[in-house]
Amino acid sequence: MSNILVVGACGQIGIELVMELRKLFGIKNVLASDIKEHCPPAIAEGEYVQLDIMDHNALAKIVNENNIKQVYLLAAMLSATAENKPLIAWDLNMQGLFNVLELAKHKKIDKVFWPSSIAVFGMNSPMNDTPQHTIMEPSTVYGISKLAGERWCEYYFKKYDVDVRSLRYPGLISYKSAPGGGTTDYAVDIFNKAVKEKKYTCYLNKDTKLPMMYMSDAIRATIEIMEASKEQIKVRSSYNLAGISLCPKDLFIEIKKKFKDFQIDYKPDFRQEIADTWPNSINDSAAKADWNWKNRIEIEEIVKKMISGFS
Ligand code: NAD
Ligand code: AKB
Repeated sequence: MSNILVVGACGQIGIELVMELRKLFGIKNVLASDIKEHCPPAIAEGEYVQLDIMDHNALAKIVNENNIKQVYLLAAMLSATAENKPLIAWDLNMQGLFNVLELAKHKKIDKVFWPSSIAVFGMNSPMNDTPQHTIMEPSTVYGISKLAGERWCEYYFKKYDVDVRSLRYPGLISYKSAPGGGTTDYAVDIFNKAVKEKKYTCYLNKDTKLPMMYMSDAIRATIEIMEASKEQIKVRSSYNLAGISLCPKDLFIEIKKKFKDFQIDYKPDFRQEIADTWPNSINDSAAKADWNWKNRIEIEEIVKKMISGFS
């Protein structure tokens, strides 16, 4: 019988989260689910069920039949794709969350993890060392849905004592699974292209600094916040989470140390406009103080891991 359900398990975060949760809590206790019919080989050793998170009854049935107590809700549409499908993105990002929060409100599950993003900030937020509490005026569909989601999480906690926990992830860098339509995806693509083609055309300007994090740190943060005691969690909207802060040029310089003939050119597209509204760096002192968060992996190690991962 599983007691943890991961929804959106076939995505960039889902695959690595399922692997880590199974390592910690046992293969039988973690049920992977996604709208995709087939489960990726990396998580195929455990149970997998096809689930459309928009289908409330199907979700309730899976929760009931598998004695699910915790849900990690990762199914969402990310920033770049969402700009091209605004209403579909809004529906998925909000209704998926409501379906899970309602189950928790009726005490069918005990705990929920739902990720927010640095996309909740906007042009009027301080761009550097962006505080936990500040002006938040996102101008993207994705950012608007994440900010609304944060407000609903806090509302369900205050009104119905729903134990929902959340992180504002920065852009995540990984090689085990491909990113799914975000603005920060270049920080994965650049390694893939460096290894395979020795050249890369970047869709962001060379000096567009954004908060980023290596996937293993993000997975650790996710499990640490879920394992923290209820009293430790003082922010019930979503915690700022900081790793490193970098721009395409920083990655280019680091990669060039390994591949002398690596070349890059810059052709900014619509994603530049999105990135321009996001912070350069994030202040995560609340996460550090409340549940002892600490980032571990810095740029040199990221570059080493990504190059060897794609080689
Ligand atoms: P992803 O796009 O890689 O994966 C999302 C998964 O959800 C996919 O496997 C997709 O098939 C699945 N899905 C889509 N619609 C579904 C539906 N109706 N029912 C069930 N599953 C469905 O995304 P990700 O990068 O893994 O992100 C997961 C979460 O983390 C999202 O909420 C995202 O906004 C958030 N986040 C991600 C990053 C990042 O850099 N990856 C940064 C900040 C926040
Ligand atoms: C995206 O670029 O959409 C995501 C995010 C930072 O939320 N990676």
